[in-house]
Amino acid sequence: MRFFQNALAAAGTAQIVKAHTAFTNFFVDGVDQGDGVAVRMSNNMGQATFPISSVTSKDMACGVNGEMGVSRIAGVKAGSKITFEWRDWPDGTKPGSIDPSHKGPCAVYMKKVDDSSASNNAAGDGWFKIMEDGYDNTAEKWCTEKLIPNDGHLQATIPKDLAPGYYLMRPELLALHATQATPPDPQFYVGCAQVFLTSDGSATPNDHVSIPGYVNMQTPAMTYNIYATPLKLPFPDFGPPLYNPGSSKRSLVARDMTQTIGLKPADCVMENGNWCAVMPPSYTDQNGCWNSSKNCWTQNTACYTSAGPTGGKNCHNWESYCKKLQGQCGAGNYNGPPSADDEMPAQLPALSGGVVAMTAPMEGSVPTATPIAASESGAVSASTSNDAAPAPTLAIPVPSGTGAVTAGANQSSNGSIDTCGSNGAPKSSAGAASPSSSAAAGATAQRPQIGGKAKGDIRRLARRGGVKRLSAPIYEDTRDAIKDRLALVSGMLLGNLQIRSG
Ligand SMILES: [Cu+2]
Repeated sequence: MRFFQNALAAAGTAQIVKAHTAFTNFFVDGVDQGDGVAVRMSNNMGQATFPISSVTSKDMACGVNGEMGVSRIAGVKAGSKITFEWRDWPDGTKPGSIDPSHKGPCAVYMKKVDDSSASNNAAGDGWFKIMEDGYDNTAEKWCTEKLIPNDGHLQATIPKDLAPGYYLMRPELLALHATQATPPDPQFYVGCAQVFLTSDGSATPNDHVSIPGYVNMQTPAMTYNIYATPLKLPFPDFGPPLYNPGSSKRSLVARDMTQTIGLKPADCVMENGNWCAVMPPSYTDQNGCWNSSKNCWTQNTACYTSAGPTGGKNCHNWESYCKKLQGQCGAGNYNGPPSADDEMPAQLPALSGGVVAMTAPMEGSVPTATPIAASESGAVSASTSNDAAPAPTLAIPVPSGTGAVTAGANQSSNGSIDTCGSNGAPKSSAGAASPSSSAAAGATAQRPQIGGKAKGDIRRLARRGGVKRLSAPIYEDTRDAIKDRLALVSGMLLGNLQIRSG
């Protein structure tokens, strides 16, 4: 009994561990962007790993100081895998990502903005969800627990159909260890990555929420009891439904956007967070040497001043360089500046080891092995989770003439077509074209299936829907919509086939 009381007391106390966790850096397709680079995080050194003080606070969007943009913006592509690193110690001086007591779900949100480096664009509407991971029934582990053996690496895949442009990406952890305290204390850990997305998609997700606003203390998840045996499952999901690529309305936007803001300066020779060093001016006399030295030290001061919780490792390196330069002036060597090669930091290692990626949608009720005759939402979920896995779907050979194919085809002609949007034109085309894409294509002509849809075909479809005239860009957009629809349908088919055969 005594032990039980102690355990309860410990569980109810938020301060079991001093260090909680912070999102410190991210990898784009395995390449580390650098500590704090293009990351909005708290500049309160002592509390950078603390949870957000209130679930309705403005800080819920991008964390403390989350409304302050930083100068750098990382380039990403549609389909890129973005891996967010969480650390107990933001400067990485000690290992660890999050305390095992901090059990709960993870998610990744995105929001389209005019300029990711601008301030005051985080809090408010426009946030959609691209990744979530709750409780893993099989492993009997929460997402946060899985982060620990994976170096705190939480991975999300950028939906392929998103419109290009500037976005904020927001990894979110919710630790539920203190929800049974009085008052309940659900602990959110969030931060934001500033990115520019290159994409030939044009989608704008329909399901989006305001942050703050998407949760309050009445939201069931905020008081969910992780100590209950058995756990009450499924975990009550919160926030918008997971974005389902191909499901959103299409908007006509410029496709050939290029990043103009937040690029790494061409003359940047060393960086620390969002600070960049440029070579001090060259010189050939004593005056020039001391001026150059002064320039070096001024940059060094700026480095330390801007260094956030992730530390000033490269400020130290730059400091060594400034000492070398200054030493040359002192020694009467007025030809410079010297090379900074010896002070350059080692290249950051590529992402290695495992990551926590989406295994299944958070609604625990949808089994991973969706039966063929599952409801359409089940089928969509299955294909969504396959999208996020390391590409198993495409490797599946289509069995020829088996029951699975027939069942799959039936599924596509019932369930999947119903999931199509309100636009009748792409719907019927996708339905007609999908069987031919799944092997029984013998009789179909050689003409490319989608790109070759002639203007006449598209006009005929549109007329059926009562449209009289079409403006020029509609044709290409319709072809895109059909293509996306087909990709979704064939993804669902493959998902079902995979479940059947495995
Ligand atoms: Cu904590």
